Amino acid sequence: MTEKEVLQKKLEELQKEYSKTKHNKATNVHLGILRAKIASTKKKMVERKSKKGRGFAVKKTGDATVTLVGFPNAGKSSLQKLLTSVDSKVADYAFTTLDAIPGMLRYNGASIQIFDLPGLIEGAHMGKGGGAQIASTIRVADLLVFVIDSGNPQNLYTLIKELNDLGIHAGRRRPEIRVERKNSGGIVVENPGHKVPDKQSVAKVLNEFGVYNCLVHFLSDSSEDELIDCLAENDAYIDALVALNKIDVNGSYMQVKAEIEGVTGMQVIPISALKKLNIEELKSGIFKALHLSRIYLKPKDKDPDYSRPLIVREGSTVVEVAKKLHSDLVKSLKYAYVTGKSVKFRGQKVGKEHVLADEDILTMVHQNN
Ligand SMILES: Nc1nc2c(ncn2[C@@H]2O[C@H](COP(=O)(O)OP(=O)(O)O)[C@@H](O)[C@H]2O)c(=O)[nH]1
Ligand SMILES: [Mg+2]
Repeated sequence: MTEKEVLQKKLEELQKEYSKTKHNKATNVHLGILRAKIASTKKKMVERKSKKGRGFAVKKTGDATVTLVGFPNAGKSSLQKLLTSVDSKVADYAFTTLDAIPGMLRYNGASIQIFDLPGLIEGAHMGKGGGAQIASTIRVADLLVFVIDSGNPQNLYTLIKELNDLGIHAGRRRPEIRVERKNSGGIVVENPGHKVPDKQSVAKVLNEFGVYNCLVHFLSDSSEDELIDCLAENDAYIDALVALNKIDVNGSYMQVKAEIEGVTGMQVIPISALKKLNIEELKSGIFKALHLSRIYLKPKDKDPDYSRPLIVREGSTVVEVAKKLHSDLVKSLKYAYVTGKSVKFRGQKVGKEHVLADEDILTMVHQNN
Protein backbone atom coordinates (compact mmCIF):
# COMPACT_ATOMS: atom_id res chain seq x y z
CA MET A 1 0.00 0.00 0.00
CA THR A 2 1.21 3.52 -0.72
CA GLU A 3 1.39 6.11 2.03
CA LYS A 4 -1.70 7.76 0.58
CA GLU A 5 -3.66 4.50 0.69
CA VAL A 6 -2.59 3.88 4.29
CA LEU A 7 -3.82 7.31 5.34
CA GLN A 8 -7.04 6.92 3.36
CA LYS A 9 -7.71 3.55 4.98
CA LYS A 10 -6.96 4.91 8.45
CA LEU A 11 -9.32 7.82 7.83
CA GLU A 12 -12.11 5.53 6.69
CA GLU A 13 -11.69 3.28 9.73
CA LEU A 14 -11.76 6.25 12.10
CA GLN A 15 -14.83 7.71 10.45
CA LYS A 16 -16.57 4.33 10.60
CA GLU A 17 -15.81 3.98 14.29
CA TYR A 18 -16.95 7.53 14.91
CA SER A 19 -20.30 6.97 13.22
CA LYS A 20 -20.81 3.67 15.08
CA THR A 21 -20.16 5.16 18.54
CA LYS A 22 -23.24 6.25 20.48
CA HIS A 23 -23.17 9.84 21.66
CA ASN A 24 -23.52 10.15 25.42
CA LYS A 25 -21.70 11.43 28.46
CA ALA A 26 -19.61 8.29 28.87
CA THR A 27 -18.35 8.37 25.26
CA ASN A 28 -17.64 12.12 25.07
CA VAL A 29 -13.89 11.93 25.54
CA HIS A 30 -13.58 8.90 23.27
CA LEU A 31 -15.47 10.73 20.51
CA GLY A 32 -13.35 13.82 21.02
CA ILE A 33 -10.22 11.77 20.55
CA LEU A 34 -11.64 10.10 17.46
CA ARG A 35 -12.33 13.54 16.05
CA ALA A 36 -8.77 14.57 16.91
CA LYS A 37 -7.43 11.51 15.12
CA ILE A 38 -9.62 12.22 12.09
CA ALA A 39 -8.41 15.81 12.03
CA SER A 40 -4.74 14.88 12.31
CA THR A 41 -5.07 12.20 9.61
CA LYS A 42 -6.70 14.71 7.28
CA LYS A 43 -3.93 17.16 8.09
CA LYS A 44 -1.30 14.59 7.15
CA MET A 45 -3.11 13.96 3.86
CA VAL A 46 -3.15 17.65 3.03
CA GLU A 47 0.52 18.01 4.00
CA ARG A 48 1.41 15.11 1.71
CA LYS A 49 -0.40 16.82 -1.13
CA SER A 50 1.28 20.17 -0.69
CA LYS A 51 4.70 18.53 -0.39
CA LYS A 52 4.19 17.03 -3.80
CA GLY A 53 3.39 20.52 -5.05
CA ARG A 54 -0.04 19.62 -6.25
CA GLY A 55 -1.80 22.39 -4.43
CA PHE A 56 -2.39 25.42 -6.57
CA ALA A 57 -3.08 28.98 -5.72
CA VAL A 58 -5.70 31.13 -7.30
CA LYS A 59 -4.36 34.51 -8.22
CA LYS A 60 -5.95 37.18 -6.12
CA THR A 61 -6.45 40.53 -7.73
CA GLY A 62 -8.49 43.53 -6.70
CA ASP A 63 -9.32 44.55 -3.16
CA ALA A 64 -11.04 41.35 -2.02
CA THR A 65 -12.07 37.91 -3.23
CA VAL A 66 -15.51 36.33 -2.98
CA THR A 67 -16.39 32.78 -3.98
CA LEU A 68 -19.88 31.65 -4.94
CA VAL A 69 -20.64 28.21 -3.53
CA GLY A 70 -23.73 26.22 -4.39
CA PHE A 71 -25.32 23.14 -5.86
CA PRO A 72 -25.52 22.82 -9.63
CA ASN A 73 -28.51 24.82 -10.92
CA ALA A 74 -28.75 27.05 -7.83
CA GLY A 75 -28.06 30.08 -10.00
CA LYS A 76 -24.34 30.77 -9.44
CA SER A 77 -23.50 31.55 -13.06
CA SER A 78 -26.57 33.74 -13.52
CA LEU A 79 -25.72 35.63 -10.34
CA GLN A 80 -22.07 36.08 -11.21
CA LYS A 81 -23.08 37.55 -14.54
CA LEU A 82 -25.32 40.06 -12.75
CA LEU A 83 -22.71 41.02 -10.17
CA THR A 84 -19.78 41.43 -12.50
CA SER A 85 -19.54 43.47 -15.64
CA VAL A 86 -18.65 41.76 -18.86
CA ASP A 87 -16.02 44.33 -19.75
CA SER A 88 -14.11 43.63 -16.55
CA LYS A 89 -13.33 40.04 -17.34
CA VAL A 90 -10.11 38.94 -15.69
CA ALA A 91 -7.54 36.70 -17.32
CA ASP A 92 -8.42 33.03 -17.63
CA TYR A 93 -7.07 30.58 -15.11
CA ALA A 94 -5.79 27.18 -15.98
CA PHE A 95 -7.16 24.56 -13.65
CA THR A 96 -6.47 20.93 -14.09
CA THR A 97 -9.81 19.48 -13.13
CA LEU A 98 -12.18 22.35 -12.63
CA ASP A 99 -12.90 25.79 -13.90
CA ALA A 100 -13.15 28.64 -11.48
CA ILE A 101 -14.36 31.55 -13.50
CA PRO A 102 -13.38 34.95 -12.15
CA GLY A 103 -15.19 38.21 -12.72
CA MET A 104 -14.89 41.66 -11.16
CA LEU A 105 -17.58 43.46 -9.19
CA ARG A 106 -17.06 47.22 -8.91
CA TYR A 107 -18.86 48.58 -5.90
CA ASN A 108 -18.28 51.69 -3.77
CA GLY A 109 -14.99 52.19 -5.58
CA ALA A 110 -13.78 48.71 -4.65
CA SER A 111 -12.79 45.97 -7.09
CA ILE A 112 -14.13 42.70 -5.74
CA GLN A 113 -13.09 39.52 -7.48
CA ILE A 114 -15.98 37.04 -7.73
CA PHE A 115 -15.34 33.37 -8.43
CA ASP A 116 -18.01 31.07 -9.77
CA LEU A 117 -16.84 27.71 -8.54
CA PRO A 118 -18.67 24.73 -9.96
CA GLY A 119 -18.11 21.24 -8.72
CA LEU A 120 -18.06 21.31 -4.93
CA ILE A 121 -20.69 18.65 -4.62
CA GLU A 122 -19.57 16.57 -7.57
CA GLY A 123 -16.06 15.87 -6.34
CA ALA A 124 -15.46 17.56 -3.07
CA HIS A 125 -14.38 14.70 -0.87
CA MET A 126 -10.76 14.34 -0.04
CA GLY A 127 -9.26 11.53 -2.04
CA LYS A 128 -11.93 11.56 -4.72
CA GLY A 129 -9.77 13.99 -6.64
CA GLY A 130 -10.54 17.63 -7.05
CA GLY A 131 -11.34 18.06 -3.37
CA ALA A 132 -7.99 19.51 -2.43
CA GLN A 133 -8.09 21.84 -5.42
CA ILE A 134 -11.55 23.07 -4.57
CA ALA A 135 -10.50 23.54 -0.97
CA SER A 136 -7.46 25.59 -1.92
CA THR A 137 -9.59 27.74 -4.22
CA ILE A 138 -12.13 28.36 -1.48
CA ARG A 139 -9.45 29.05 1.13
CA VAL A 140 -8.20 32.18 -0.65
CA ALA A 141 -11.65 33.75 -0.44
CA ASP A 142 -12.29 36.59 1.98
CA LEU A 143 -16.01 35.78 1.89
CA LEU A 144 -18.16 32.88 0.74
CA VAL A 145 -21.56 33.56 -0.76
CA PHE A 146 -23.74 30.46 -0.61
CA VAL A 147 -26.10 30.52 -3.56
CA ILE A 148 -29.11 28.51 -2.43
CA ASP A 149 -32.29 27.67 -4.29
CA SER A 150 -34.97 28.82 -1.83
CA GLY A 151 -36.94 25.70 -2.76
CA ASN A 152 -34.09 23.49 -1.49
CA PRO A 153 -32.74 25.17 1.64
CA GLN A 154 -31.41 21.90 3.08
CA ASN A 155 -28.70 22.08 0.39
CA LEU A 156 -27.04 24.77 2.50
CA TYR A 157 -26.51 22.39 5.40
CA THR A 158 -25.06 19.78 3.04
CA LEU A 159 -22.63 22.37 1.68
CA ILE A 160 -21.57 23.49 5.15
CA LYS A 161 -20.86 19.87 6.04
CA GLU A 162 -18.95 19.25 2.79
CA LEU A 163 -16.80 22.28 3.54
CA ASN A 164 -16.24 21.11 7.10
CA ASP A 165 -14.91 17.84 5.73
CA LEU A 166 -12.41 19.91 3.75
CA GLY A 167 -11.32 21.77 6.88
CA ILE A 168 -13.22 24.93 6.00
CA HIS A 169 -15.53 26.52 8.56
CA ALA A 170 -17.93 28.86 6.83
CA GLY A 171 -19.39 31.73 8.77
CA ARG A 172 -17.52 30.85 11.94
CA ARG A 173 -14.95 32.75 13.91
CA ARG A 174 -11.59 31.17 14.62
CA PRO A 175 -11.66 30.02 18.25
CA GLU A 176 -9.40 32.08 20.45
CA ILE A 177 -7.05 29.46 21.82
CA ARG A 178 -3.31 29.96 22.13
CA VAL A 179 -1.18 26.83 22.29
CA GLU A 180 2.37 27.54 23.43
CA ARG A 181 4.62 24.51 23.11
CA LYS A 182 7.20 23.98 25.88
CA ASN A 183 10.04 21.55 26.54
CA SER A 184 8.74 20.33 29.89
CA GLY A 185 6.06 20.86 32.50
CA GLY A 186 3.24 18.77 31.02
CA ILE A 187 -0.05 20.29 29.92
CA VAL A 188 -1.01 23.51 31.66
CA VAL A 189 -4.47 24.97 31.04
CA GLU A 190 -5.35 28.63 31.55
CA ASN A 191 -8.98 29.62 31.14
CA PRO A 192 -9.72 32.80 33.03
CA GLY A 193 -13.50 32.67 33.41
CA HIS A 194 -14.18 30.74 30.21
CA LYS A 195 -16.13 27.53 29.75
CA VAL A 196 -13.65 24.98 28.40
CA PRO A 197 -13.27 21.19 28.35
CA ASP A 198 -11.82 19.58 31.50
CA LYS A 199 -8.06 19.21 31.78
CA GLN A 200 -8.10 15.48 31.14
CA SER A 201 -9.88 15.88 27.78
CA VAL A 202 -7.60 18.75 26.81
CA ALA A 203 -4.53 16.63 27.58
CA LYS A 204 -5.88 13.63 25.66
CA VAL A 205 -6.55 15.73 22.58
CA LEU A 206 -3.12 17.35 22.75
CA ASN A 207 -1.38 13.99 23.16
CA GLU A 208 -3.20 12.81 20.07
CA PHE A 209 -1.47 15.62 18.17
CA GLY A 210 1.89 14.60 19.66
CA VAL A 211 1.99 17.47 22.14
CA TYR A 212 2.94 16.54 25.71
CA ASN A 213 4.25 19.82 27.11
CA CYS A 214 2.46 23.05 26.51
CA LEU A 215 0.51 25.98 27.87
CA VAL A 216 -3.05 26.10 26.51
CA HIS A 217 -4.54 29.53 26.92
CA PHE A 218 -8.29 29.76 26.25
CA LEU A 219 -9.29 33.33 25.46
CA SER A 220 -12.94 32.49 24.77
CA ASP A 221 -15.46 29.80 25.65
CA SER A 222 -14.27 26.81 23.61
CA SER A 223 -15.41 23.29 22.95
CA GLU A 224 -13.25 20.23 22.50
CA ASP A 225 -14.02 20.40 18.76
CA GLU A 226 -12.69 23.92 18.63
CA LEU A 227 -9.48 22.92 20.37
CA ILE A 228 -9.08 20.20 17.74
CA ASP A 229 -9.75 22.71 14.94
CA CYS A 230 -7.12 24.95 16.42
CA LEU A 231 -4.52 22.17 16.50
CA ALA A 232 -5.36 21.03 12.98
CA GLU A 233 -3.89 24.27 11.75
CA ASN A 234 -4.92 23.68 8.17
CA ASP A 235 -8.45 24.63 9.02
CA ALA A 236 -9.74 27.85 7.55
CA TYR A 237 -12.42 30.10 8.99
CA ILE A 238 -14.14 32.18 6.34
CA ASP A 239 -17.01 34.65 6.67
CA ALA A 240 -20.12 33.68 4.79
CA LEU A 241 -23.52 34.96 3.78
CA VAL A 242 -26.43 33.35 1.97
CA ALA A 243 -27.95 34.55 -1.30
CA LEU A 244 -31.35 32.87 -1.17
CA ASN A 245 -32.20 32.62 -4.84
CA LYS A 246 -35.30 32.02 -6.98
CA ILE A 247 -37.64 33.92 -4.67
CA ASP A 248 -39.72 34.68 -7.78
CA VAL A 249 -40.98 31.08 -7.70
CA ASN A 250 -41.04 30.47 -3.94
CA GLY A 251 -43.65 32.34 -1.91
CA SER A 252 -42.46 31.10 1.49
CA TYR A 253 -38.90 32.39 1.20
CA MET A 254 -39.19 34.67 4.26
CA GLN A 255 -39.85 31.60 6.42
CA VAL A 256 -36.83 29.88 4.86
CA LYS A 257 -34.72 32.97 5.52
CA ALA A 258 -35.70 33.01 9.20
CA GLU A 259 -34.98 29.32 9.57
CA ILE A 260 -31.51 29.54 8.02
CA GLU A 261 -30.63 32.58 10.10
CA GLY A 262 -31.76 30.74 13.23
CA VAL A 263 -29.77 27.61 12.49
CA THR A 264 -26.54 29.09 11.08
CA GLY A 265 -26.43 32.68 12.31
CA MET A 266 -25.50 33.71 8.77
CA GLN A 267 -27.04 36.72 7.11
CA VAL A 268 -29.56 35.72 4.43
CA ILE A 269 -30.35 38.00 1.48
CA PRO A 270 -33.32 36.85 -0.62
CA ILE A 271 -32.78 37.44 -4.35
CA SER A 272 -33.87 36.44 -7.80
CA ALA A 273 -31.06 36.25 -10.30
CA LEU A 274 -33.60 35.69 -13.07
CA LYS A 275 -35.87 38.65 -12.25
CA LYS A 276 -32.99 40.78 -10.94
CA LEU A 277 -34.61 41.24 -7.53
CA ASN A 278 -32.61 42.59 -4.58
CA ILE A 279 -29.28 42.49 -6.42
CA GLU A 280 -28.27 45.93 -5.12
CA GLU A 281 -28.96 44.73 -1.55
CA LEU A 282 -26.76 41.72 -2.17
CA LYS A 283 -23.92 43.90 -3.49
CA SER A 284 -24.20 46.11 -0.45
CA GLY A 285 -24.33 43.04 1.83
CA ILE A 286 -21.18 41.67 0.22
CA PHE A 287 -19.39 44.98 0.62
CA LYS A 288 -20.37 45.22 4.30
CA ALA A 289 -19.42 41.61 5.03
CA LEU A 290 -15.95 42.18 3.58
CA HIS A 291 -15.29 44.87 6.20
CA LEU A 292 -13.62 47.25 3.79
CA SER A 293 -13.12 50.95 4.33
CA ARG A 294 -13.05 53.68 1.70
CA ILE A 295 -10.39 56.27 2.37
CA TYR A 296 -10.53 59.47 0.31
CA LEU A 297 -7.11 60.96 -0.16
CA LYS A 298 -6.93 64.71 -0.03
CA PRO A 299 -3.76 66.38 -1.24
CA LYS A 300 -2.88 69.44 0.86
CA ASP A 301 -4.91 72.53 -0.23
CA LYS A 302 -6.88 70.51 -2.78
CA ASP A 303 -10.25 68.73 -2.82
CA PRO A 304 -10.43 65.05 -1.96
CA ASP A 305 -10.68 62.60 -4.83
CA TYR A 306 -14.13 61.13 -4.20
CA SER A 307 -14.15 59.16 -7.44
CA ARG A 308 -11.31 56.86 -6.50
CA PRO A 309 -11.21 55.90 -2.84
CA LEU A 310 -8.37 53.81 -1.54
CA ILE A 311 -9.82 50.50 -0.36
CA VAL A 312 -8.32 49.09 2.83
CA ARG A 313 -9.31 46.59 5.51
CA GLU A 314 -11.53 47.95 8.26
CA GLY A 315 -9.40 49.04 11.19
CA SER A 316 -6.41 50.08 9.06
CA THR A 317 -4.11 52.77 10.44
CA VAL A 318 -2.66 55.82 8.68
CA VAL A 319 0.70 54.11 8.26
CA GLU A 320 -0.98 51.03 6.75
CA VAL A 321 -2.64 53.24 4.16
CA ALA A 322 0.73 54.82 3.37
CA LYS A 323 2.20 51.33 2.97
CA LYS A 324 -0.52 50.38 0.51
CA LEU A 325 0.19 53.47 -1.58
CA HIS A 326 3.96 53.10 -1.69
CA SER A 327 6.51 51.60 0.66
CA ASP A 328 8.66 54.74 0.33
CA LEU A 329 5.88 56.81 1.86
CA VAL A 330 6.08 54.96 5.16
CA LYS A 331 9.51 56.25 6.08
CA SER A 332 8.77 59.90 5.35
CA LEU A 333 5.31 59.92 6.97
CA LYS A 334 5.16 62.36 9.89
CA TYR A 335 1.48 62.71 10.80
CA ALA A 336 -1.88 63.24 9.10
CA TYR A 337 -5.06 65.31 9.06
CA VAL A 338 -8.36 63.44 9.08
CA THR A 339 -11.99 64.44 8.55
CA GLY A 340 -14.68 61.82 9.17
CA LYS A 341 -16.08 59.28 11.57
CA SER A 342 -12.78 58.35 13.23
CA VAL A 343 -12.15 61.86 14.59
CA LYS A 344 -13.95 64.45 16.70
CA PHE A 345 -13.54 67.48 14.42
CA ARG A 346 -12.75 68.27 10.79
CA GLY A 347 -9.12 68.22 9.81
CA GLN A 348 -8.00 66.77 13.13
CA LYS A 349 -4.28 66.13 13.43
CA VAL A 350 -3.54 62.44 14.11
CA GLY A 351 -0.50 60.21 14.50
CA LYS A 352 0.68 57.37 12.26
CA GLU A 353 -1.08 54.71 14.32
CA HIS A 354 -4.49 56.39 14.20
CA VAL A 355 -7.21 53.91 13.18
CA LEU A 356 -9.25 55.17 10.23
CA ALA A 357 -12.98 54.65 9.55
CA ASP A 358 -14.98 54.09 6.36
CA GLU A 359 -15.17 57.26 4.23
CA ASP A 360 -12.55 59.18 6.18
CA ILE A 361 -10.78 61.97 4.30
CA LEU A 362 -7.04 61.71 4.79
CA THR A 363 -4.18 64.13 4.19
CA MET A 364 -0.76 62.71 4.88
CA VAL A 365 2.10 64.98 5.86
CA HIS A 366 5.57 63.83 4.91
CA GLN A 367 9.02 64.89 5.99
CA ASN A 368 9.91 66.51 2.69
CA ASN A 369 6.83 68.68 2.16
N1 LIG B 1 -37.00 31.05 -11.52
C1 LIG B 1 -35.71 31.33 -11.40
N2 LIG B 1 -34.79 30.65 -12.10
C2 LIG B 1 -33.49 30.96 -11.97
C3 LIG B 1 -33.06 31.99 -11.09
N3 LIG B 1 -31.72 32.07 -11.14
C4 LIG B 1 -31.30 31.14 -12.02
N4 LIG B 1 -32.38 30.46 -12.53
C5 LIG B 1 -32.37 29.38 -13.51
O1 LIG B 1 -31.77 28.22 -12.94
C6 LIG B 1 -31.02 27.52 -13.92
C7 LIG B 1 -29.59 27.33 -13.43
O2 LIG B 1 -28.94 28.59 -13.36
P1 LIG B 1 -27.34 28.72 -13.39
O3 LIG B 1 -27.02 30.14 -13.18
O4 LIG B 1 -26.79 28.09 -14.60
O5 LIG B 1 -26.96 27.85 -12.10
P2 LIG B 1 -25.52 27.25 -11.65
O6 LIG B 1 -25.50 25.84 -12.08
O7 LIG B 1 -25.53 27.38 -10.17
O8 LIG B 1 -24.46 28.09 -12.28
C8 LIG B 1 -31.09 28.34 -15.18
O9 LIG B 1 -32.10 27.78 -16.01
C9 LIG B 1 -31.49 29.71 -14.70
O10 LIG B 1 -32.22 30.45 -15.67
C10 LIG B 1 -34.07 32.71 -10.34
O11 LIG B 1 -33.83 33.63 -9.57
N5 LIG B 1 -35.36 32.32 -10.55
MG1 LIG C 1 -22.86 27.44 -13.48
